[in-house]
Amino acid sequence: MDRRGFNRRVLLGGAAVATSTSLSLASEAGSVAEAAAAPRTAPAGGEVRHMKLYIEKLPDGQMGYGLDKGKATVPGPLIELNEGDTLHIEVENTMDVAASLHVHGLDYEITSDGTKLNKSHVEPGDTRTYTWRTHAPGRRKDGTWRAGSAGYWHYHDHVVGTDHGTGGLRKGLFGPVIVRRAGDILPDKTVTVVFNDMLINNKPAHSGPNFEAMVGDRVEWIVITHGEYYHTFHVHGHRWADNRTGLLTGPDDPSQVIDNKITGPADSFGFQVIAGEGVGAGAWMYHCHVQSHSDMGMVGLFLVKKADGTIPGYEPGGHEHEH
Ligand SMILES: [Cu+2]
Repeated sequence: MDRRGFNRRVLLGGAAVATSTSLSLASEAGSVAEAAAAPRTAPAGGEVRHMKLYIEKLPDGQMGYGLDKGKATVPGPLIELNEGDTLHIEVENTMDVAASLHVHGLDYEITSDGTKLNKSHVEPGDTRTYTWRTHAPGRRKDGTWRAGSAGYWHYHDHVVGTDHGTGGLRKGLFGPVIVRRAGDILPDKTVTVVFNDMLINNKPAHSGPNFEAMVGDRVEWIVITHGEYYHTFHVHGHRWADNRTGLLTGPDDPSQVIDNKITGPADSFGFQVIAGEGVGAGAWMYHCHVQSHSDMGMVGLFLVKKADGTIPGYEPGGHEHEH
């Protein structure tokens, strides 16, 4: 991806040199083209894809999903699909307890439910393939409208500890899923926030996670909640539309624009912001806005850098000593 971007810049540079007889015109046209470049959008789906996912115990006692053996993370890897795609996931359970993969929002047959009830879990050392399907919206034969699969979703274990995966969820067996509709605007980067009981992404209280971006980056957030409590997700200096994409479609889009959203166990939502838009670079806090929760450390930073890489007024680690 990076390499393609680099090559494109090289090609553009070459083109500018080639038209050096009208250099000022070419560079002016180049800058206009750059400023007006439309964001990339999601293609139509329909692909059949395969991936491998490992369920592992981590050295610190947590549990995670990972794309490579020995590299599981909390949260697990972001899985992105386009409406119409089918994904076959071969799950290998390297742990000494049974575990599973259960997804929200997508289409799956009962054999891919990821529960002991339906014998769709993975015994220790075993491998099982789960199949997720997605579909575009459309009209049913009876004339009613069927929603598409597009949305900000998530997957998690449903087996460790209890028949509801309560132990697996506590220890980190969860991750984000994004299904895009053809034409959805693609972000420059995606960050995942999981409120899990009183922690964010199972990190110790008051330790983030922090996310970095440059001013102007289109940053997509996916926010997931697990555990026992409700939370309110708030980010400083940025706001979003309370709808499927978190983006307004135009001047008449009636979606409410918000900067704070209540979220309870197994909820998920997402949105995109332009980092620092109208407000500039800075160490922008994001946190749970239930006061006792933020005081107990449900807080991280959206570190938006200037083009020179600096963040005005920010000393790394400094904020943790102020209160
Ligand atoms: Cu909270």
